[in-house]
Formats: sequence, structure tokens, C-alpha cells
Amino acid sequence: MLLSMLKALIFDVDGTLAETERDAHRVAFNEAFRAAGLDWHWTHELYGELLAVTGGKERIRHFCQRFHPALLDQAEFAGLVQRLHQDKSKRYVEIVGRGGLPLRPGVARLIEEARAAGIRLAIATTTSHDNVTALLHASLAADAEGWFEVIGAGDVVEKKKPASDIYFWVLHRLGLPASECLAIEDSFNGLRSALGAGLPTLITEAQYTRGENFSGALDVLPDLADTNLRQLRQLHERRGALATGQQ
Ligand code: XBP
Ligand code: MG
Repeated sequence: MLLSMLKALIFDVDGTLAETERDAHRVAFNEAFRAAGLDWHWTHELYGELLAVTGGKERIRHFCQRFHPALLDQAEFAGLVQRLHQDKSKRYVEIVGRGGLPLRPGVARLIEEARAAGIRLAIATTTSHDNVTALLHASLAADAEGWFEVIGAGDVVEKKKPASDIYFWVLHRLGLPASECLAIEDSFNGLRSALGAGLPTLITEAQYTRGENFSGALDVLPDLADTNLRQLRQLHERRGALATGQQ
């Protein structure tokens, strides 16, 4: 029986393409809090806990539920979250735009290899489209946005990871079955999201996600430094063989 071929790579962004969380997203959140006159400060440790909730607005709400529950009853709470997150996003784009946030090892090379081999590229992320393009421009290439045929980002879906909505959204636009794609993720929430859409998924563990439960992943790697496209195809084929009962 013909094994399903690898036709597309679908990349997560935060933690997978780059270590954006501690020194970019977290810093931008803290700057936005300060600018709004709030004495909130998300330490590296606290941020690690808050990352259990994906999405910046959702994370701010979760933080308030935990540490400032009285705020939730205030009429302007939703507006406050919206404003804080808007300002945070602006600051994140500025931070990333200054450069100095490299892609993780092997990522750029793997993307180049995939492009050269005609493998289609897509993105499925919880963060916003503007944040994705800022990172691609600053850390990959000025025209890198165009390398990705589909960019599924942020609020285009109602339910963020670990829900699978964003991966279904991307698959629909690629017009491919999940079995012909490979998702590359760094987190438990991202893995649940991708697996729920039926995607074979490779994990590259990140700063904040090392040691999470990655059962169901095709493989768990410390990074992509030693991974090439041939190996990705093999991984994907092995999974196809398992799925069809061939060994
Ligand atoms: C990471 C996230 C995002 C970022 C913050 O998602 O959960 O919420 O932490 O970005 P992924 P926003 O790894 O799926 O890319 O503030 O723009 O939500
Ligand atoms: Mg991630």
C-alpha cells in the first residue's frame, strides 16, 4: 500500500520557531502593566505557570481570576483586558522588531530545505498575525511571510489551543488531509491541539515546556539542530506505516 506522503509542515510559533515567551511576550506584558499604572509584574517563574493558559487576553483574565478576583466584577474589566493586550501586542512587535530574538537552532535551515523540496509551509499559532509577521521579518527574512501559504493566528478561531480549531482552520485552507502534514509543536497544549486534528506531531521542547507530557508525539527532541527534511519524511512515513498496519 502506498504510504501517505509528506506534503506540508505546519509550524507552531511561540516556543517552536523562537523562544519568544520569557524575553519578549513576558517583557511586553510587564511593560503594558506598568504603562497602565498597575503594579503587576510577571516573574519568569510565575509566567511559566501562567503559560498553562494560551492566548494573551485569556492569560491576563486567568491572572486576574487568581490574584485580583474583585476586578472581574467591574464593568470595565473586559475593556481593561482588551486595552492591556493591545498595548502589550504593540510592545511585543517593537521588541521583536529590534532583532536579537533568533529563531531556534535548525528552524531556518529546515524551512529552507522544505521550500527547496516543494513541501508546503503553514503556521498554526495562538498569537496574533502581526506578532507572527514581526518575528518572521526580523528573524527569518524580509519576505518570509510569503513563504507560508497559510497563517492561522490568534482570534481567527474562537477556541485557542489546546482546542484543535486552529489546526482544522489551517488544514481546511491547505486543502490537505491531516495525514499528509506534519505539525511541529513545543508544548503540551500545542500537542493536544494538533493531535485532536489528527496531525502527526513532532515536539521540540522549549524553555518553558521541557518535561511536559508529550505522549502521542511522533518524537520529542531538544531542538531541531540535528534534524533534516529526510528525517522528517522518515518519521512521517513510519507513522503512516503504523497507521496502515505496515512495519
Ligand atoms: C503561545 C501563546 C500566546 C503567547 C502570547 O501560543 O499562548 O498566547 O504566549 O501571545 P503558540 P498573545 O505557542 O501556540 O504560538 O499575547 O498574542 O496571545
Ligand atoms: Mg508554542
